Amino acid sequence: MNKTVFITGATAGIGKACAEKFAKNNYNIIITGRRKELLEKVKIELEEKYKIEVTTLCFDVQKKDEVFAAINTLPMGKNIDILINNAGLALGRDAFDEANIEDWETMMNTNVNGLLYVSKALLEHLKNTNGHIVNLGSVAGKEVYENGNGYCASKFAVDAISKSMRIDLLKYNIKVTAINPGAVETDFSLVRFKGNTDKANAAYNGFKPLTANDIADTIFYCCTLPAHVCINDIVITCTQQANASIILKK
Ligand code: NDP
Ligand code: 8X3
Repeated sequence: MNKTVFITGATAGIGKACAEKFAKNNYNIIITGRRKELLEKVKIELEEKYKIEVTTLCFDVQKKDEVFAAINTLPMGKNIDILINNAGLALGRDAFDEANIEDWETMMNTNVNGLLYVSKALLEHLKNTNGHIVNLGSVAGKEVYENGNGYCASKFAVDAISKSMRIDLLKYNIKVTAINPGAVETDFSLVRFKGNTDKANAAYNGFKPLTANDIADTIFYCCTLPAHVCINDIVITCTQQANASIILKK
């Protein structure tokens, strides 16, 4: 029987690349996001290409009621083997004194609360399979960088949640893996700089960043190891990036 992977934020970037990677390897997938038309597009493409089953759930991870209502539509017998908590964003890159409070709230509500809601809502399904939770952290959750304030705080929280889940869910044999990438070229910077393409492109100029496929390949590797092996934590950067703030640009 095919395994099933549940991926949040699969309309773009890393989540979409994960959907393709797992579909290509015969997993059925459940994909989520706010942009319904993009979810449907991914569903049609992947079902046609890989002959697997794709379920779409359209909700905003910040909205607790929406999260639980959407996940409760899944039949209880639906075994979910892997949850990839990927939906997330940065908003702004401003000094603490200039940063926007609403941006902080959106990052916390999405990156932290959203991840908690989805994980809690899916827990019974994951207990059934002795499943695997993969959380997308960041190098920003390992080291603070200048003007990273709210985003770094949200990803430090993801780091703490991953460690905490690993302890508390041990009794269910659930694996927990934290993936902490450096710069990955996706829509991330376009979102962070609120549609400013010059600023977004500048984020990836002068070096070769990671791609969404690099991260999907890494996640797939972690999820296909023997049952007794759990990769707890990975920090992954492109070769020209040394840590959260130092990138060698040409
Ligand atoms: P993208 O902007 O390309 O994709 C983000 C995805 O998250 C989209 O599918 C979006 O879907 C979804 N999303 C955002 N907010 C919400 C929300 N409120 N409710 C539901 N879904 C939401 O970014 P990336 O692929 O780069 O980012 C994915 C994850 O990786 C994030 O957690 C990010 O912090 C992390 N990361 C990214 C790095 C990078 O350099 N790119 C590096 C380190 C970590 P939709 O808009 O349809 O809702
Ligand atoms: C995204 C990477 O360096 O922009 O998490 O914070 S960074």
